[in-house]
Amino acid sequence: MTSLANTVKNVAGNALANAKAKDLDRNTQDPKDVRYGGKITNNHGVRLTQTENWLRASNGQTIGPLLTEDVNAFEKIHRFDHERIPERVVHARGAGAHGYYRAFDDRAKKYTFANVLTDSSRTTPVFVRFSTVQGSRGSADTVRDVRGFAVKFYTEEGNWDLVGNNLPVFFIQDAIQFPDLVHAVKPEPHNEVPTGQTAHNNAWDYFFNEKASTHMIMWIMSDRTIPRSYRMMQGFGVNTYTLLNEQGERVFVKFHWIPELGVHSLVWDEALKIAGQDPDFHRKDLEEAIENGAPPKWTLAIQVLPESRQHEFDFDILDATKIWPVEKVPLEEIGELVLDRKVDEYFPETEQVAFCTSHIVPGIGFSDDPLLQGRNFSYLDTQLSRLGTNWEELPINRPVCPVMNHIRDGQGRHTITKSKVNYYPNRFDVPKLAAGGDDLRRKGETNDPNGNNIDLAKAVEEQAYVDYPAPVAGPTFKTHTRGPKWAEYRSQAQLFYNSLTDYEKSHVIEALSFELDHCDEPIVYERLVTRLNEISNDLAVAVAQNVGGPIPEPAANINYHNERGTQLSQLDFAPKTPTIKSRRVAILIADGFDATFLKTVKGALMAAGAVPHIMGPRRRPVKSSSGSEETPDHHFEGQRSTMFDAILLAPGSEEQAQTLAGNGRVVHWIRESFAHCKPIAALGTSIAVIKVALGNLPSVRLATDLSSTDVVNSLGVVTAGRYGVEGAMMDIAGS
Ligand code: HDE
Repeated sequence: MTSLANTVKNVAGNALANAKAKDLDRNTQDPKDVRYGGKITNNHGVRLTQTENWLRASNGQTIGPLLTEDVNAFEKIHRFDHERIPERVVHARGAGAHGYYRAFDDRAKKYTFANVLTDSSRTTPVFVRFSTVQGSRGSADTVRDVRGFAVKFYTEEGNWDLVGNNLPVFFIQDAIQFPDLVHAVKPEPHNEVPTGQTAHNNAWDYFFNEKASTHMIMWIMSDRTIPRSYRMMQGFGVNTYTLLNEQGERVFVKFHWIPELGVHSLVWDEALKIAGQDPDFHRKDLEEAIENGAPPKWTLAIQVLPESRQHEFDFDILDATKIWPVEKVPLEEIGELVLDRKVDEYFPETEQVAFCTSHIVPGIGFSDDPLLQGRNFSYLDTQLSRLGTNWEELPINRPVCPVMNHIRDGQGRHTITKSKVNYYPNRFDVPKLAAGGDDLRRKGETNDPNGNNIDLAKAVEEQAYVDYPAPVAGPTFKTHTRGPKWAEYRSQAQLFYNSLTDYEKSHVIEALSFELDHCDEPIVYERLVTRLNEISNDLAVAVAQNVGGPIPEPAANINYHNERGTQLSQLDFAPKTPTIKSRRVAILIADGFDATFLKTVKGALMAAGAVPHIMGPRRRPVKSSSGSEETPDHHFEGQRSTMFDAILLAPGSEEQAQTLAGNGRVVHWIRESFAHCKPIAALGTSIAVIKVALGNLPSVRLATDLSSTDVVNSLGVVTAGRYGVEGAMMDIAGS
């Protein structure tokens, strides 16, 4: 392609990146915009003179009854009464953002003709919704739970929804089990307890009885389910999809999102506290990062298997309770996702967005994964009860490409189609089928049992969907059974556990001990320990010691293999370059602080992309040692150390050191940060404050003569590498 042609294409590509923003603009209003006249109207556009006093009978002195004649009052109350729609049956709590996806180049072309994955000159708009699974809409963000990671790509060929999670496997193998799983995990039916957690009898009873969930319970009890931020999680398509290339060859594929910032978690104590201190922690974190110019980024990677390798593994590649080990099926990085725009209004965007696994685009297809096939029905079905028949016409859901067919009517229909006919085939021959479909129909060839009658080259050219004539295993029966490989459930659970570092393992033990402590029926926790014993005797013993019940011996009939895999431990995702970008740093000051230092370090932090917040004894002017004043962003009681990635004690006068050391809340800030393995920096007189809070702990390391850049760099390295290492503490101090 000539460079001019390239330029033209790039401009077109960038224009498309804004296509969804422009599309949404049609439905976006701003009360301050003069176009709307700046006056309140009712819903049929009539300007109102008041909205606070219901029309009533009155003699001007005393008040009589309200009049039913006040249609505007009725409208206001009536619309309010109907504001709520059913919350999602799972994944009810979520946060969303807009952004774009761009392919690195056309390296995926050997696998697929889906332009969204291969055309690097186009920028595809996306909307992403992250969620927790168990809790209701008003539950807390930092509970221990799987996180949803649903991506809607508004491609030129239609919407593609990749509805994934932050874990690569799932609890069950067949979608028909989903209602049982969700009933067991959700609050128990008799008292609707607990909210936002699986720490109850029913969940663990089900996990024991459904052996296929064994691998998944290792993942959910790991640090992965208490992420530090949505921006620091991996995403996975989980199910096995397929890709189809221009030559008509099909491959199996798994999708992975790899976060630029690495995979980071909270420590459990932090997660518990934040759930009370700031239940919107993740939601706000996403907004803050976008506002501060640190748009979250992920690389899209695929694992690809040709049809010829489908049966080469000791697990079935269509089984969603299994990973495809990256050692056997390497990741191929193909593009980048960036989230750079906040939503304008939560309900019409984040709440009304409706994802469907059945939304795929030409070049991408389903596999026979029984979880995926069942999901294809469920998501479509659930949107009907949440949003009504014409949910695909809602602004956030409608594609940026044309939609044309004979599907009509139904509640809330928006589109007006100019046509005398609403059926196909028709005498006008409009609209036409793609890829010569009309000609085939006329020739009666659509009944070709081989399904090979679609002109693939034309379909590729027109970017039309073609069903791949996939061979079905034979001889084939109608049956409810799975295959023999589907019964094995221990091997990858062991692989995952073996691959964790010691501290990650200790977190799994603590998590299981917490959850099972909340199960008060011995049959539940005792049986679960026997299942853990099939994974690791050390694990089972450690949990049993905490939660009660018999201490198990190693099981004689179990093969405890010692294999380890890569990219299972979070440590394998440490960012290539540690960065402090987007990390929240609290700078603690009191009367007598060093104003020059504060200004310099704040500037250095901001220049490095971090988000400094100044904390003081009160949100009123605090005096520096040179007499200048600074009003802190918050006071020590108003925020807690849990809200920050690092804390820094500004140097200053002896008076400041005494105030800080004498303030119980400040001492708590330091001790809590230390317990949560966060970097703590102190300079000059403030070093003494740290010593008051922590004593002479051997793990406190002191450095001297640090410049503010050193401080920022060191905080960056430590925050980026903080994985909750127990007892490890890095302290930076200079004099
Ligand atoms: Fe979902 N799931 N799911 N799920 N799921 C829903 O659809 C369902 C599964 C996932 O932000 C529901 O729109 C079945 C796996 C996400 O709006 C519902 C099965 C994975 C979201 C539904 C599964 C997911 C949902 C509820 C078969 C990871 C939130 C509301 C076992 C790959 C999307 C809705 C959003 C939501 C059904 C399993 C991810 C009921 C039947 C596996 C991220 O349709």
